[in-house]
Amino acid sequence: MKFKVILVSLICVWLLIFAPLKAIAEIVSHAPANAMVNIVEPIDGATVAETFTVKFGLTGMELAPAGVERENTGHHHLLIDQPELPNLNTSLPSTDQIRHFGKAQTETELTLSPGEHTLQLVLGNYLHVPHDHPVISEPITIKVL
Ligand SMILES: [Cu+2]
Repeated sequence: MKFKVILVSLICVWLLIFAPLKAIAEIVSHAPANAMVNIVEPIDGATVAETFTVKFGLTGMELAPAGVERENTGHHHLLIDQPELPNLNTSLPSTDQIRHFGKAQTETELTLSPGEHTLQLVLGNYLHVPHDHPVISEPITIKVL
């Protein structure tokens, strides 16, 4: 009888803890340790017009559109004025400050209000989830005229 209770408890623990962990592991893709993203343009400290082009760089991996599950790939996410990184263990939300480039775009045109802004890139997999070795650029600060 006691054995049965222990067994049921163990199964419950497994279902509550390990099954969700496994589910999380399944949505996270692997990224090589040397994978890197960077903002090619504008450069850190640049002064730009209200509407300007942002060019994304990626090395050590390739781009793939959202929804396409392929090894060592992902798509860019541009964080605008985000002092803290979003939760990297789940799908990145899609907001005005977290822009998705799910068609595997390598650049975009942005219009920002005059003043200082920060930009940062995060690569996400086919489900918009950052990789197990998160591929994140250094943030840059720009001045919009
Ligand atoms: Cu995305």
